[in-house]
Amino acid sequence: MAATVFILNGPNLNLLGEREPEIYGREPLADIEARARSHAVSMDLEIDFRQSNHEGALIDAVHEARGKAVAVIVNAGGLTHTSVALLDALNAFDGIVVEVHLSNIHRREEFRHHSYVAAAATGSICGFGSHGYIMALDAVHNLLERASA
Ligand code: CA2
Repeated sequence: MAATVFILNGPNLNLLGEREPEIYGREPLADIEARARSHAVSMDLEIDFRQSNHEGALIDAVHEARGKAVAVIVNAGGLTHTSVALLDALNAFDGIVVEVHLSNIHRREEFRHHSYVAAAATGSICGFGSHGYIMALDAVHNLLERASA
């Protein structure tokens, strides 16, 4: 049976492709999901792809991932820089955690330089646009292969 990876997207990422294309690109989240899904299938991974504008819904999703998923890939949007509660939830997840950002948060405003999610992440990817989600899936696949070798 294919291992499951949760891909969680935080506030405002439902607006992708509609505004600020110079920062976040022109691709809608649905297209990113479709690309991630077909890439995951090629590596025999199943994905559960979600977006929520609500901190509690994202925390519930991380709780749901416990015992269901081998990895959580998370672009927490603005909650990255504010949410101790999401950090606590991710710390309670035993699998792989990959933090993804479309933009390079370290080249942007000072307040985006700190990430609470990073403190719970196996690794972080930022600045490669939507390809970051593919890179994150590759990283999960690589870690799983290494663990089963
Ligand atoms: O670069 C990323 O992926 C971010 O997680 C995106 C967040 C931002 O707060 C983080 O600092 C970095 C913002 C997502 C909002 O996305 C929008 C997309 C289109 C129009 C407006 C917002």
